[in-house]
Amino acid sequence: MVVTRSGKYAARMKGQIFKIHSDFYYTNTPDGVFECKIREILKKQKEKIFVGDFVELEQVNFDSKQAFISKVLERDNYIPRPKVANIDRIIIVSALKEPDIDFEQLNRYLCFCEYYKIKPLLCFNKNDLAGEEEIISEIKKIYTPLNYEMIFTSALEGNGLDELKKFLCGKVSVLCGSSGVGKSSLINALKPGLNIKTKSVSEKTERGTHTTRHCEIIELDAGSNSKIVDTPGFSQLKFDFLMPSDVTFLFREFVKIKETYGNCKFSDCLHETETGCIIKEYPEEISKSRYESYLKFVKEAKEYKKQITFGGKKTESSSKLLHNKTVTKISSKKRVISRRKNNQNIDKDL
Ligand SMILES: Nc1nc2c(ncn2[C@@H]2O[C@H](COP(=O)(O)OP(=O)(O)OP(=O)(O)O)[C@@H](O)[C@H]2O)c(=O)[nH]1
Ligand SMILES: [Mg+2]
Ligand SMILES: [Zn+2]
Repeated sequence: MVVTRSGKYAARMKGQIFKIHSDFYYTNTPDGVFECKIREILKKQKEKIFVGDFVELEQVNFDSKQAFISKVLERDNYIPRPKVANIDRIIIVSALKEPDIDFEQLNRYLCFCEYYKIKPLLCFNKNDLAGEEEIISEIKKIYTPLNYEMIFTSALEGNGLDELKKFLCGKVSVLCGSSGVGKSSLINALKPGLNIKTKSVSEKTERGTHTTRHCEIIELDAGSNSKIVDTPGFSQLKFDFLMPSDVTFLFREFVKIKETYGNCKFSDCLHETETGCIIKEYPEEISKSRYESYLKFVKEAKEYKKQITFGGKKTESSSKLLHNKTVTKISSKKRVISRRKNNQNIDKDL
């Protein structure tokens, strides 16, 4: 029992947020699910709260299942888009057909996993559709040498679901992938009776409209302790948060070429058209679609660098360790509010 800032008695407990809806944070605790609001002080501190966060709760009314979140506990890791914390794995779902596989999008997700150091699993769904053999061999040719784990599934016919379950066991896995690839269908197939809303690709009125709109942690079955997060895809995922030269470290084959054969002639080489580029000397070690994705991501990072350099944006920079190299991360966030200003705001509010 604790006394809150307003002098009331409250029971304090810990829990994990599994869904955020409007201003409500749904939290799992040993005493069941609580519908929570966040304490004003956390709002004032601009504390970002993610699905998957472990939090401290204060229950003021002991007859209700409502509480206030008073503290966010330290995260193991997190991804900012969509906002999910404490993740073991990102499952990148693509459809072999309907919609056609989008290698650029797939590489985007993979690079995102590399950046946030979260283990990916490539899941190629809809393998019940006819004529998928050709595309499967193309996929294997590209991704097997890169040592990414992959599975082929059908939410419709149940192919590969046992294998998928093994990857999920005892872990928190986040499903991501373009709209219509079958993320929600896979969860429905893994947990019959759940009936998450799904929609056929042709029913979607607008390209990119997601049937799933929120992130939610779903417990598959208590026995295996597998949790899965359905997401509306990672919307507008762009490489607009790092420097162009850092994109290299997100591509395993580029890192391998440099480790095996040495460095490019120029230390700031972006492996585009520069002379003495070691990456360009070994084209057989990089697939065409991967290199095209690389060029695209570098272009986005360049745009961002330009904005930072000439746009007069106030930025904060920080460092992050990628493949044992320190890379500079530049965020577009404005400078955080000073502590004095923050206290003044709280005083004003009180
Ligand atoms: N043939 C076939 N169709 C599938 C399979 N999995 C899903 N579908 C169909 O694909 C369509 C889209 O599936 P959803 O599960 O809504 O896709 P989603 O990835 O959750 O889409 P968003 O929520 O919009 O991001 C539905 O009509 C499903 O019936 C599969 O393995 N095989
Ligand atoms: Mg969905
Ligand atoms: Zn180079």
